Amino acid sequence: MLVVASDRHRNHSPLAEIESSGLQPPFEHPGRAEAIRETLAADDSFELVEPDEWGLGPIEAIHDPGLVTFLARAWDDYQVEHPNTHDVVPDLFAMSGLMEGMGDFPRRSVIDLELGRWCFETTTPLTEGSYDAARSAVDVALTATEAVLTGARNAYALCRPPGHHAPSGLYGGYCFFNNAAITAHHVASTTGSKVTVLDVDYHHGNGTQQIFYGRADVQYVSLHGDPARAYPYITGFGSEIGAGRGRGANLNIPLPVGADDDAYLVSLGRAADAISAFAPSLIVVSLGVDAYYNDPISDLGVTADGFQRQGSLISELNTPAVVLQEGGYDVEAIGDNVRRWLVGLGT
Ligand code: SP5
Ligand code: ZN
Repeated sequence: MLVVASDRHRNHSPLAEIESSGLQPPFEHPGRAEAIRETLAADDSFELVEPDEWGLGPIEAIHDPGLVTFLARAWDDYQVEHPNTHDVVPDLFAMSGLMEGMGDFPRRSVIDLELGRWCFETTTPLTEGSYDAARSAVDVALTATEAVLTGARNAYALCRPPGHHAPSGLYGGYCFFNNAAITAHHVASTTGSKVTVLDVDYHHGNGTQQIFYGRADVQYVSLHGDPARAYPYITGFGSEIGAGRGRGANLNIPLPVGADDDAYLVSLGRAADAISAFAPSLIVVSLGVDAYYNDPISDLGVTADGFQRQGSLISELNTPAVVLQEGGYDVEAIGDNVRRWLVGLGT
């Protein structure tokens, strides 16, 4: 199997994250991608290549150009006001309630206000190279996709930073650009065919759901910790089925605490039936391995064997698939968990 990876992910390297009200070492750090790359490089069934450059076009087809421009400039602009900052985090969130009954939010180019306008939470520091790393993750995803569009059965994109929490006009949840949404739209718009995003990351991909909620040509199917208890709390309920032309093209399957391999596979079977009925030409897999029993920020019970069974079940759909890396925070196990999912899919 072709594996696309870039060293530029290392340019996004936060010192800390504010999570559960604590300032702590970041769960999302360069060592995650390094571990995956090492594991795959040691297995002859994988061939590692560098990405091509795809430019801003596919990104601006999904994201607000204002967000893209902001991310390109934010770290430099922040240094002017706050020299020698490493991790840039908003100290004000520009929420609509602040201006309720008083008209539009001021669109002033004050960096502290701009930060609070584009960022939705505190665990995603912006560092000097975050924009460059986020651009490289999109290039990695699109290069792997190109391989599948030109005949490969499947391919793996070692994306970092991840993407599925980023809606069209915000960043957060460790995500800057929504790699899966950019990829799915790129395929749907260049081939004129239907595409499914299957999201098996532990967290609901609120960003991907938001981007495709009104669309009939891209189906979003997600299994995740029930948002009644799990981040991002706001979306991921089974009642969210899409809207307008997209009604029926969104499927959420929330999972209870401790769901093990067998329970997960039963739910993934439901997801596979929905994908089969939608009949996409290609599947974009948002592969987080944070459903792992030992993941430090999650609470499901999936094992390495379970990940291989997941890949194997998806291979039975007989549909080309491009697999994009999302989360997974047990760095000891992340490489092998990803490898096992890909082995199940078929290398
Ligand atoms: C891509 C991805 O997996 N993003 C996940 C972002 C989750 N960030 C906040 C998680 C808050 C979880 N709190 C759990 C308590 C464990 N200390
Ligand atoms: Zn996750």
